Amino acid sequence: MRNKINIVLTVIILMGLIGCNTGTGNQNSKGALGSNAADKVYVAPGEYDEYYAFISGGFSGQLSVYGLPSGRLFKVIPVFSQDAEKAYGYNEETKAMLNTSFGFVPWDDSHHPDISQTNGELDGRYVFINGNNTPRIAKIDLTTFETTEIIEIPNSAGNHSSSFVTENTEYVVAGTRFSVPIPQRDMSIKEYKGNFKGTLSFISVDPEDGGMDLKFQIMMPGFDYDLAHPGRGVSHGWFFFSTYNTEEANTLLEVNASQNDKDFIAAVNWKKAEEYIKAGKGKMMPTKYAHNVYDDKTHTATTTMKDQVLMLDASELPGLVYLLPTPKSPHGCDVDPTGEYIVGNGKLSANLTVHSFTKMLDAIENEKFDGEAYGIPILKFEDVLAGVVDQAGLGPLHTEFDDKGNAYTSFFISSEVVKWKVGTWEVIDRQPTYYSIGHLMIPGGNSRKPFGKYALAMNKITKDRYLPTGPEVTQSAQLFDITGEKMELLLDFPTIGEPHYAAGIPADIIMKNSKKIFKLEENEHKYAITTEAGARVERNGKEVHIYMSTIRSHFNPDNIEGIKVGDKVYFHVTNLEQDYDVPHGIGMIGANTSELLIMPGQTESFIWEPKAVGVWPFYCTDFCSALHQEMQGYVRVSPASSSIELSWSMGED
Ligand code: RUQ
Ligand code: CUA
Repeated sequence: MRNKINIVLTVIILMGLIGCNTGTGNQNSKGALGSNAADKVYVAPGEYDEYYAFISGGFSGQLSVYGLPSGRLFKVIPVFSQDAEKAYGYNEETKAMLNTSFGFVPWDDSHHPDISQTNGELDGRYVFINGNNTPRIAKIDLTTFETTEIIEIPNSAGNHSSSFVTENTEYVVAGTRFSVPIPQRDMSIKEYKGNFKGTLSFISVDPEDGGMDLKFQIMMPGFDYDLAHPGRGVSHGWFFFSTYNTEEANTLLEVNASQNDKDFIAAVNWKKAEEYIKAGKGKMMPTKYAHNVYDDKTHTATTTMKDQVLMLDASELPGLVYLLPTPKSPHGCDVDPTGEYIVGNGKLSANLTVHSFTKMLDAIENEKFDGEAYGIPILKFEDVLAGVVDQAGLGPLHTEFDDKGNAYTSFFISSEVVKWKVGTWEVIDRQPTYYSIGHLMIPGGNSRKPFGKYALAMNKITKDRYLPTGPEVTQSAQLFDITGEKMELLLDFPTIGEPHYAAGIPADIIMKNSKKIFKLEENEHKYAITTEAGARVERNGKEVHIYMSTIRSHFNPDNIEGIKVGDKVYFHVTNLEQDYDVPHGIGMIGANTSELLIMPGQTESFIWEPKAVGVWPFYCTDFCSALHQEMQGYVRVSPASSSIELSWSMGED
């Protein structure tokens, strides 16, 4: 019988997907809905957008920066994947950013960006994003829009419930999606139940320099931890994680992990965790993970391998974690701006469940428990329930909030955004999305202070919305005006990779801090030269180091002789420009790596291993001046046995 129900559910889900397929194209639609939608998204030439939107790149591993309301793409920030355009993960300076305990991992699946907060409000210093596949969290500095730190998360797999921050950015969290043997070992997969474990990780962020540190992990039962959001206001000090597969199935999860009527939201008291740590209740556990930090002064990243982590066991430490029953395989786990309401978006439930933080505390105080799971108390559903949004739609995934007490939930199967009132739970409006929305985002929606002007829907499928480009059509976002009672669709725009979550913020919070150049006199790169006089070439056995500079419109040196086949030639290139927006690039024929794109005041390096004798050119890859095409040079490569002296020059004949 159970299985039958599940088959029916699967069929409904499939029908939902196929439903997307019945679009008849846009040719006859009303376009921008016949209102003044076009005016509302039009940002005149030379004008700025009102908001930045940081939209995850999903399986591209990157983070993209868009303007709202225009939907214009400003930048793709490389995070977890190599990016030849910016030499990220290719040049000698940033390769270390992609180090892990598994070695160099040049790709990940990035899902959920979150902007740093102070007092529960966006402060625009950093944006964090998770790597799902080889569990990691990255920090992007919003003065430079560059990834400056990546910390690997050990004892974890599928870091999906990440990277959300607490209201003073005390912590950014991570959580296991796939439970695994901890510590990892050779064992039968069939013995999953009771033996595999999950961990929830709390990474502290230094209030001064932003440095991340894996403070502690909490050992949890072997469920799948899907998403998370911090408590705030009244619930500051707590963190909430949704779970599915509380059945602890290890095969055919689409059926076997849909058996329980209710899974859980795990409420974690992280202030309690800090008390336990102070009292010495944590245990140091051997493990292995990489911590990669990019230094703005040396323009270079370094990796430190760590070998232990402080572990707290939720089964043994009372008051650390409580389980809130939540129907049914919840996905999103969202907290309203006051911190009182925790919304569980049960993928397979017709209703949305909203828990009350106050009621939860009450039930805990009165020890109204309904059993336990591996020693962790389960609260009674009715005791923590604040309300239910009835039959709101099919397949709820995520909920965001505005500044007027409204919530907006994305429904994947019925492909719509549903607006409802927090507290009365009544549905106010619903608007279709094209098609199959996943996440949605309101700037500041995960903070005490949302900016309720726009909501951004990020859709899984676009089908007929765009010109066809082969078997896959672009991924896409849709912008809604949410200032009125009814939402109004304003704009479709394409996105990179698969957009999961996004984080939006008023532009003026970030703009004023944006860095224009790197100061040459502060450049502490090991191979930097701060004037052209420093240009030189040095040989050390088979290793050759070229100390090169760029300025409009030449390289110094631009003629180099005395290089031999079998040498390992390092180009260390410093951009001497001290003007805003004047990078230079360099590409070398046959180099087994990418170009470099060097910002004003910065130094970058690549290795070239000449394979054949000849005279080989290099050139500037970024059109930097009227004489950009003249920005070129040559390296003479002689046989390995040659006795030609090393020499270099620029402007001599
Ligand atoms: S998850 S829908 Cu990471 Cu909802 Cu994207
Ligand atoms: Cu420098 Cu083009």
